Parts: sequence; C-alpha cells; structure tokens
Amino acid sequence: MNTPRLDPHTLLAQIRALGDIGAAAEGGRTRIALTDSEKAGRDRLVAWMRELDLDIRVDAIGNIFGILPGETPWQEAAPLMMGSHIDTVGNAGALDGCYGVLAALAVQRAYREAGIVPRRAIIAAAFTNEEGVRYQPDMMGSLVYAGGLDLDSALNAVGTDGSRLGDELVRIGYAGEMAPGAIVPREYLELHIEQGPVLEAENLQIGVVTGVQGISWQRLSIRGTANHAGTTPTRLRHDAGYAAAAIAAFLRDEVVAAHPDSTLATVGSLELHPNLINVIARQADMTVDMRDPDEGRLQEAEQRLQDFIAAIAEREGVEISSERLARFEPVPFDDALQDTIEATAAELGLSHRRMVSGAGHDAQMMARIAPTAMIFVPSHKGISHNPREHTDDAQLIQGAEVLLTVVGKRLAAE
Ligand code: HGY
Ligand code: MN
Ligand code: MN
Repeated sequence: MNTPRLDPHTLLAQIRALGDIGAAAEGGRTRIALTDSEKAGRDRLVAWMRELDLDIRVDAIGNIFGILPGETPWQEAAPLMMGSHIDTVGNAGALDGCYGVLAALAVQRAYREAGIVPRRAIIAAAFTNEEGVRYQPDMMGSLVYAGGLDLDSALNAVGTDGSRLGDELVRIGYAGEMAPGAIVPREYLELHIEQGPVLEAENLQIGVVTGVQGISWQRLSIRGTANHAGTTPTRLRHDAGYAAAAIAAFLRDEVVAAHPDSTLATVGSLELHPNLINVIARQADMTVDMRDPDEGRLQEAEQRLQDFIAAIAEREGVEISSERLARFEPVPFDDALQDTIEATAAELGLSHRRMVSGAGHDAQMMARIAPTAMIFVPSHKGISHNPREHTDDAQLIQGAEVLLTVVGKRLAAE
C-alpha cells in the first residue's frame, strides 16, 4: 500500500525561495504584513498551492487556505488544518511562520505524490498579520478567523504608517470572498521553530508544546516640555525622555526582578521628539510588551507598571497615556494532540519534551475553535526575529516528519 512520504528537498528549497522574497543585501528579509514584499510572498505561496492542484480560498481578512480534497468533502467531514504565517518582522529570519506553512504544503504534497486521497480534507493555512508590527494586535488574521476580533475592526485598523488595513488588503489583491471562520477544522496543528534556547540547551530534537504564555502589549505616549539642555535646572524639567527611560528601567529592575524566571518585559520601540541632542524631549512614544505563563502574574505586572506610570508622571510633571494594543491570556493546547505528538516523536526516535511557547502563534487563536497543538524544532542559540535565525536542515526535516506522521494518525482515527 502506498504511504505518504515527505519530499525534504522541495520543502527546503521552498523555505529558501520564500526567504529570498523581501531579502536585503546585508542579510535578512522583510515582509511586513500587506506590503508589496509580503504580497510577493503571498503570490509565491499561492503559485505553489496551484502546483499541488489545491482548492484555494482567501477570506475577507486575507487568510489564505489551500485545500487538498478528501474522500468526504470538508463541508461534510471537518477537515484537518495545519498552518502558520508568512509575514515577518523587520530584518527577519527565513523560518518564523514560513516553516509551518511550507511544511503543511509538504504534507499535502506527500499525499498527492503517493496518489492517496485522504479520508478528510487536509488544509494548509497562511494567516494574515501574525507579527502585528504594522497593525496591532498580532495574530490578527487568526484572531478574526476564530471570532476573537470582528472583521470591521480589523479592516479599520490604522497602521504605524497611518495606512488602513482594509485599504492595503484591497491594494495587494487579497481581500477575499470567504467569510472568516467558514471552515472549522476538526483539529489544527502548527509546526514552528522554538525561537528560544530551551531545546538546543537540552540537546532535544522536538518540542511538544503545551500552550502559549499570556501577552500584554501597550503603547505609552509621554508628553513633557521641550526646553534647553544647558539652561534648564533639573528641578524645572518635564523631561519625556527621562520618564521613558525610568519606565524601561522599572520594568527590568522591579517588574521582571519580582519573577525573573517567568515575567518578561520589552521596550522594543521608543521615539523621542524632537530627538535632538540639546533639547529636553517634549514627547516620548514607546511600546511595552509583557509576557508570563501565569495570568495572575501578568495582571500583577500590568498593575505595577500602571502604578509606576502614575508616580513618574506626578514626579516629573509629564502626562502619560496608555493605549492597549493586544492582550491575550495564556492558552493551553489539546491534551490528546499533545499525547499523539509526544508518542510520534518517541516512535521516530526523536528526543523531546513538553514546553510552553514563549512566542505568540496563530495556534493560540485557533485553539478557540478547534483542538489545537504545536510542534517545535530547535532554534540555534535561541535566536529569532533576527537574520541569524537558524535551524539545521536535518532538524527541519525531523519536525516535518513528525507533522506528517501525526496527520496520518489523525486521519486514520475516527
Ligand atoms: O509577538 C509574538 O510573539 C509573535 O511573534 N507575533
Ligand atoms: Mn511565528
Ligand atoms: Mn514572529
């Protein structure tokens, strides 16, 4: 009897080819959601889906689905869905998201090339705007798909560049017809690089992901008073730059220090105005990304930050406003799917462990509408969101083999 077999060469070649789209001469690639370079990535993915003769659907938030039909149509038997994203942060690696989407195509290709029609349809998905760096929140396409954000709010999202998401979706030609959420899978599986140091540090090959930690994103606007750096006594200053720096230091020295093994805080974006060497900053715009696997600790971190903001605003005589950009509680993944992934890794002779995901993923949104789980492969030195993101080819193939085997087990099960 024919058996679906992975074609590792095509998978690796497609990862490289997609990684060349939006590539910069000095290394890395940038395919920020709904930009021309991301459109080019989308077009390439759709072309690869056509080569597999998949039924291609695009929904109203631009999520792309490639459907490999099953013996029973997906309208009658809930399909199996795998996926991730192909948008990137700025100057990104080639694997984040793309690996999971292209591995999903590799699974479908294995069935096609074996001439096997699966009992149920197998769907590969690429969700819109997972990174959330231009339009917030992140995981936006899967959040809309799972019913966590209404479509109009998403389409009306204004980007950091002032653009409207819905206009950009039309401009790049990916404002689709399908209603988000129209296809509810029986299960959703996402293969992804770990993006952290754990698997490599413990010399393990596979991560069985138990869930995703909580995420809190906010943008702070600090309004002070511009003044002369040389003539203004400190006691008379209303220095937005100092207030921003004090907040960043408080996050690390107080909030993270209270739970150093779990709470994370990042000031990834900070803009001062007028941003001149001899002018006290009148304005500071900054973002705060806080994470913790425990919802109670994440709320504690948010409260401590809010209290400090009030105190520093009073002390420095500045006004500080906060805008919530994203807030997701920790999400647990499906136990039975985790067991299947774990058993599969063991059968394939791959060392493995259960672990929480530090990064956000589309899977945390799909878990709202279907049993969901993730498979991790190691990231070299734990580096990601960086052109130096790397996973060995052998490790990428091992992860795809686990995915293919788990899919086979799920399709064989009633
Ligand atoms: O922010 C995250 O964790 C994901 O990369 N969007
Ligand atoms: Mn990702
Ligand atoms: Mn990412």
